[in-house]
Amino acid sequence: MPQYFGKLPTTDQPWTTIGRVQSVNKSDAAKQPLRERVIHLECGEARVSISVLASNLLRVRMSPTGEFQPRRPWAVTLDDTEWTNVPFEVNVTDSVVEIETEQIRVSVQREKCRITCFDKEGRPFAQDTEMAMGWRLGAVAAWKHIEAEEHFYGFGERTGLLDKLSEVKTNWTVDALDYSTQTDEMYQAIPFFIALRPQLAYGIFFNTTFWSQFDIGAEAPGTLKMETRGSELDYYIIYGPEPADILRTYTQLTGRMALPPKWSLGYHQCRWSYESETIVRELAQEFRSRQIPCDVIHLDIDYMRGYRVFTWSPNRFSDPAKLIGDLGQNGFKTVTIIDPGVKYEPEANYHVFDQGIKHDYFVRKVDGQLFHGYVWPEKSVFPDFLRSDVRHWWGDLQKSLTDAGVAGIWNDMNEPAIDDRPFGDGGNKIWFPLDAPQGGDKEDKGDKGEGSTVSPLSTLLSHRATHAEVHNLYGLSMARASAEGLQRLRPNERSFVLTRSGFAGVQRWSSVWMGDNQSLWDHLEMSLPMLCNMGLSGVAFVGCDIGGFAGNATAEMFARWMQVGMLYPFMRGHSAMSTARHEPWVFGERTEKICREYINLRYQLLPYLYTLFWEAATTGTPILRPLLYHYPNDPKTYTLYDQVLLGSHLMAAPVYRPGVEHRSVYLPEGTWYDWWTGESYHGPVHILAHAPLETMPLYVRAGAIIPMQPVMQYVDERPLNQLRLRIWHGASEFTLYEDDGHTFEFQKGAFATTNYRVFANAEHTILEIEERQGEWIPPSREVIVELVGVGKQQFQDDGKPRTLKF
Ligand code: MIG
Repeated sequence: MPQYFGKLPTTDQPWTTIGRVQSVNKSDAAKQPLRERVIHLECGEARVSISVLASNLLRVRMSPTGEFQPRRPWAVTLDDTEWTNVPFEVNVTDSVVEIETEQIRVSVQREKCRITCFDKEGRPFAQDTEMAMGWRLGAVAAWKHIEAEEHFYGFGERTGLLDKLSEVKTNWTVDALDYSTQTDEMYQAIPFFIALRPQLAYGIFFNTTFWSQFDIGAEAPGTLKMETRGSELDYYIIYGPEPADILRTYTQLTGRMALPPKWSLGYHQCRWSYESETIVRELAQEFRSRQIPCDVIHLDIDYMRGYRVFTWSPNRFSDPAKLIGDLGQNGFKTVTIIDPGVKYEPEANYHVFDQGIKHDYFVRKVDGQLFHGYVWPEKSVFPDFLRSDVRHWWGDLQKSLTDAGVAGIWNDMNEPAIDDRPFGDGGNKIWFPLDAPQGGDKEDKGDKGEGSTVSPLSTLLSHRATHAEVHNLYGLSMARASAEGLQRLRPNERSFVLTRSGFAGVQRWSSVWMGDNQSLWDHLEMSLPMLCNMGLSGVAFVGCDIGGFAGNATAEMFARWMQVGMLYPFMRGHSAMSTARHEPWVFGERTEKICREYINLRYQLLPYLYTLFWEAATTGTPILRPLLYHYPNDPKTYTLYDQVLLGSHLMAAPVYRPGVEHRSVYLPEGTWYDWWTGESYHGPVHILAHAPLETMPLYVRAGAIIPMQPVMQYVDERPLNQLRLRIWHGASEFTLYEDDGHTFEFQKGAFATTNYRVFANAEHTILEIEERQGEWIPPSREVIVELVGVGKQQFQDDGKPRTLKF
């Protein structure tokens, strides 16, 4: 019988694969069409269940022992019972069990219990191989066919290029410290992928928090293997046919991002560390006097007193409230870093340690002793964020920060990253012992809740886990504690949380940055596929450190990186201790000018960008997208990793190599315009773009409607008294979303949407503006409509419908 072994492979013994389906819902004999949402298949000792949750969503579970675990309190998925019932049919014969929904047909061969899904055209997908499902000591696995022409995306945070065919991807959160271009395990673990071929895409969410791994045809070409060290197999199949459909359903399953405050879409400046009040004030002053827009300053670990979380260094930051207040006057928000490691410091009046000990909030080993490791504050202990009482406590500790005016929280080191020896002493990275008990507080009721008939002891046991089961959830749970705490502390302000580690569903609570990259051209190049795959994994608010964290960028690299950084949904410049400084002005005038121009462009595009964030929050669609997202039937986009779409209308083809002033650009089907020159091209075509250092090639789709605003030094500098719509000849639609940018009033109707439609008839290009919807009234403003290459018209915005002809 399998056990919770956690990370380490335990055996090489052969897999036992599942056998014949002997009965279906135990009432097989009657051969009646089944109506229940769950179809149970008995296969000897083992049991398989298939649940129909939506017409494009199935959940498959297999237990070698026939016993399924109850729902865990920390499950990241929507409970099965929360899906509305959809119509489907089940037909059972001697050789197959067939399930048919409005979108797909699933056939389970009884001989070996092999599942194959078909779309309505009869194309197979998510098809089991001969092995189908199996187990051995400490692990279970499933094997699926890789169809001809299939390519693979998602997998959360990954190095390398876009398509992961023939690679191995492990899901186990680690401190990936200065990663190389071929690192496997990363800070984030998101066991989800999308398989794409022309006309058909599907996704699989492997619902296991244990160590797990995808082998995408590396060991056996043509076979995708998914393995977990958990005790049962549990995965969701999501049918497309397009990536956008998959993401909509996947984010319904694991949750969507909350609409962030608008200021968090601005430029963020960080360094490890701006280590005194004076340095921070000077930094802010530089941005304003040089007229480089910036909204946020991040304070790294040196603001604390000896790295004690929730304290301030009395020497370096003697009056944080005054500093943050003054920065606020100047339009800057302040974000502070918070790590999970709490300095082990008995009898020193350190409130965080004292409270944690008093209430028993820290992780203990199986023998009951406190677990400790070494991090920045030296000997440290670690809160068990799997417990809701611990999350609540931690979230409330942030009050000292929000009281001082801190606007957002940055969670680092939460894989968790721990050393076994005094920090910086060449220690080894360790994690909590795999058998350390976690979770299990009184408030975590799981499925059963109040009044359940389950005995208290078994309730407690089903709500406790070993570290092996919840290792991957530590960062997510910490970010959740931060976000929920900020929400309680400031009920009507949207929060900004940034986390390094996370798991599937992390988007519900936090934005994510890709950790410690390096100032290497390779890492600049890799940032695009990395962020695109995060977006395809449901996490839209993502970014990489602009300029590279470790090492020193050159002026040229920094300029190119800022151009690319303008496209990152989360746009932050950062650099490590003992590297050269990386602010936009340190590389000389030419670089400074380029940085200013591209940050300006970011701010001009804010109305467009904010709308993309709203789309991500409501539909789960990525903000930064690989071309395959909009051209899933064009195989030329399948491995195209160095061009990206920001929304559906704007495409960038950045330069990410030194000395390069030309690059080839693929323009898919349709008409495209050069953003800078207005020149048009007819795709599909490859062109050679001229891209001197000042230019990042940018293109727009015919019919594009891009709403823009005047440059501001920070998002809320002044009311938007001018909205500029740039439109290009062609046909398409765009809905602009607006609200106050920082409260939750939009949830009560205080938002505005305006639908624009551009098309052409024989003589004119026409822009139709529909009546503005929603209760939010934008400030009084002029709208300038520019048909690029043709002319301009302007009018005072009264929210009324109108038609403009060019
Ligand atoms: O051991 O807080 O990825 O962004 O500047 C390094 C110091 C700890 C790692 C983060 C980085 C941050 C740094 N941290």
